[in-house]
Amino acid sequence: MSVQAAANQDEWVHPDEIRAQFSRAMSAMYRAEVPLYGELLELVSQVNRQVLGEDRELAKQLELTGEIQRLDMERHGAIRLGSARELATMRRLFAVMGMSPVGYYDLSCAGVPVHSTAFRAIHEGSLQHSPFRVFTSLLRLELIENPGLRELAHSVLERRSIFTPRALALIERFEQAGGLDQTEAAEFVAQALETFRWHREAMVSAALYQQLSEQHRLIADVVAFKGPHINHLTPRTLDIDAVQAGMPRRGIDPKVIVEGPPARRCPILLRQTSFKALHEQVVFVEENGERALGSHSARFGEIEQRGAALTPKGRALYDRLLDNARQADGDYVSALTAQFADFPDDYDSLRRQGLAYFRYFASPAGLAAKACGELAGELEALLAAGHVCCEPLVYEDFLPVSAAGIFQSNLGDAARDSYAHSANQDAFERDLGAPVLDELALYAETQQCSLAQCAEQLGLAALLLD
Ligand code: OOG
Ligand code: NI
Repeated sequence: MSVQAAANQDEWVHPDEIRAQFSRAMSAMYRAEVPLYGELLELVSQVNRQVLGEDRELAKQLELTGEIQRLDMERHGAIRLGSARELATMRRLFAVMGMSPVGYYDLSCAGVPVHSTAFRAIHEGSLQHSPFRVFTSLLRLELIENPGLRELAHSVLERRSIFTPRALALIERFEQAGGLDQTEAAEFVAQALETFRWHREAMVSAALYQQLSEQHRLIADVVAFKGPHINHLTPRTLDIDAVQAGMPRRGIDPKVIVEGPPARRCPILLRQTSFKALHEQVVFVEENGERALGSHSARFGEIEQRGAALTPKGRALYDRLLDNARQADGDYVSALTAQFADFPDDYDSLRRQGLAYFRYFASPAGLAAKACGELAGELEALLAAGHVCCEPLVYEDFLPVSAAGIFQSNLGDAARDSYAHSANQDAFERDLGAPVLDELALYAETQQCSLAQCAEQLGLAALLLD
């Protein structure tokens, strides 16, 4: 680093803070664009207050992990991109806000012609500062069957530039200088926001929109417009069933099924529900320059409840039980509940059986015992004595089957068969210009760090999991 760069470092706004500012700006913009989102935020914060008031155990757990402070600002959004160029630049844009691509999601097997990643912060402290994340999908044009239409879609996408020139300049400035100062950061937030804004005016004629739409509604949503409008912003609730039940009273019509695991005493992974896309007036631009009014539906509302991150073993069990429930005849919710009877529902079993990840803490009693030289050496014994305690790590990612369900319910399409093409992570990473991070490795690392820290605080050489 040059002397000048080192001197500037003091003036730079931390990427975590740029992300926090961006997340607030995005939420304000979406609230203005989609008033129902504001309504949903109120409902969620009301339910969260109630849950925290009634469930002292949960409130304590969230205080211990610090999640309580991030609860109100917690949300994710989603966008759909049209080309490798857009995806690669989006990666650079998110990097300014300290967000990295985590995980690979193939949705083609569920009949949605995209594959995706989630941009998010990866370190505990950063997640704490702002957990904002964006589920980012790339359209797979190669899955459009009709070659003429594929070519047409490609040429429309080639014509558009979704980033403002100033946003691009600030990304470059960040990459070269190593950071942005206050003024630049504020300008970056405003400029980056433009990419996610809704545009009423389409890039295509009504006829082409129709053709694209007949291939797949999603293809029309990506190709026909000027940019990747944010299509939902999702707040985190502590009780998704209460929000689901509360929605109709506020005139919101939720999708019938909550995606993910069933209701449990110890929540795992992610449960999600959404309400239908809005019908919005759009303007198509005909070849001769004339304008034609039309309608498009893409934007919707969603809520989520997050639970414990699962280990590969836990995830395999989850996938198996979910799959069984989906194959079963009859009522889906009953089948799901029946299947998940096989998934232990207390934190102690989840931990002992290696199904979920945990964060370990040295307790005040543990520190006192250390001072008297009365500590056991083994983790289980320390836990049993209350010298070490633990809390589940919250799941920070997404679920492919759930995501497919959310896509489908909001595109209003009858489920279509899976595409013949399968997952193609290599192609995705080539287009992204970087590998995606392995989410499971991130949780394992966080768990390991907490054990190392705990051992150090208690003056032990190491603490090992069985
Ligand atoms: C993304 C749908 C997936 C989630 O939370 O799983 C999703 C989209 O519709 O673009 O948002
Ligand atoms: Ni979502």
